[in-house]
Amino acid sequence: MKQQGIITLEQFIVDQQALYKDATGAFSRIFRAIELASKLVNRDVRKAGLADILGDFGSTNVQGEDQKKLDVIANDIFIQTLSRCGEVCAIISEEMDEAVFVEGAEHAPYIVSIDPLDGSSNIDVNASIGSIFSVYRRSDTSRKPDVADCLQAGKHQAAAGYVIYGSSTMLVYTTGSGVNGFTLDDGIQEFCLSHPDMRIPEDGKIFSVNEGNFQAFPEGVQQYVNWCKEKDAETKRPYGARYIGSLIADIHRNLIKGGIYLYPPTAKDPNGKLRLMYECNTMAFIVEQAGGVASTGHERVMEVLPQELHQRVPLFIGSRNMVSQAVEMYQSALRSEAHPG
Ligand code: AHM
Ligand code: MG
Repeated sequence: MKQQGIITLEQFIVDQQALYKDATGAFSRIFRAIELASKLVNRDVRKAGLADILGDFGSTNVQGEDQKKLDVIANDIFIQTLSRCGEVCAIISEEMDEAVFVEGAEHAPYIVSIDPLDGSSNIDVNASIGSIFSVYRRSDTSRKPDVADCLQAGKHQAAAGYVIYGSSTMLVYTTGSGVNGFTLDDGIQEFCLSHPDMRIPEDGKIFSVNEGNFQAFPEGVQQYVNWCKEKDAETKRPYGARYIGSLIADIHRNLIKGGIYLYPPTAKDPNGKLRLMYECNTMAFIVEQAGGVASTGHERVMEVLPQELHQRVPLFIGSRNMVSQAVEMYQSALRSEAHPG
């Protein structure tokens, strides 16, 4: 009888690498760094209520948002572990204005973008938060890296993943051949394969959007949200509204159950709120690899060529049919506005 047993993240990555004859082990070293960082952040998140690490740090990040202590701690942990792994020449972080170029690793082959602790407004209220990461290859390792090397479209991601610190801690990632999820076994402190080959249902019954901003949404998004709430037996509407306000938690749930997550443009913020390089692209790669769709409302998220590190884009992401319909309604309203009558 074939014994499956527990498959740890480390074993899984080694097995995957064995499938590629040119694999150098660089990837495993990056993943080991990310895994270690996640476990360290997890430890701090789990004791957040006990230790003196809640609340504001007293500084603001590049987007003018208050930084929480845990944001700062998580950022330091990821920067340190990634810098030390020897395979990463540059790191982009939500918490840092400029890219970090790793000393002594000028010729290392990878660039990593991170949101070390996303959904930080949820820290103080014990709701799910997470870490997000994307890994990019450098085209030319013969020279020192610069910002232009970092500004790659999402379609060039070599890997993307997130860690959700929820009722359990999970790491979910893709390298472009499907999506796999690993749950942290607290006893042995190992991420163990728990959700192999994750697939997002083509349809769902959940919509996730901050409806407090409804009046500021474009006409077509308002129409879609209203449509989700209409009663219709055939399409099993109204859909359920679920919004944690933590991107990873909202998308993780929709990935498993089917659903759509929207962060649309508004008149005040025409590019929405979420950042391309370490929120939208990462989640887009994962959701696409699971069979879903991620759009800015105009194009595939992963086609957007970033102009700056902290660029924002609107996000329509989730189950294929739901996103297609939301984008279609958004586009159709834009066409009507452009050509009234
Ligand atoms: P953050 O990176 O500052 O935590 O902001 C990102 C978060 C996402 O996790 C979440 O989906 C979104 O902001 C919620 O925004 P809002 O409170 O405007 O609905
Ligand atoms: Mg964030």
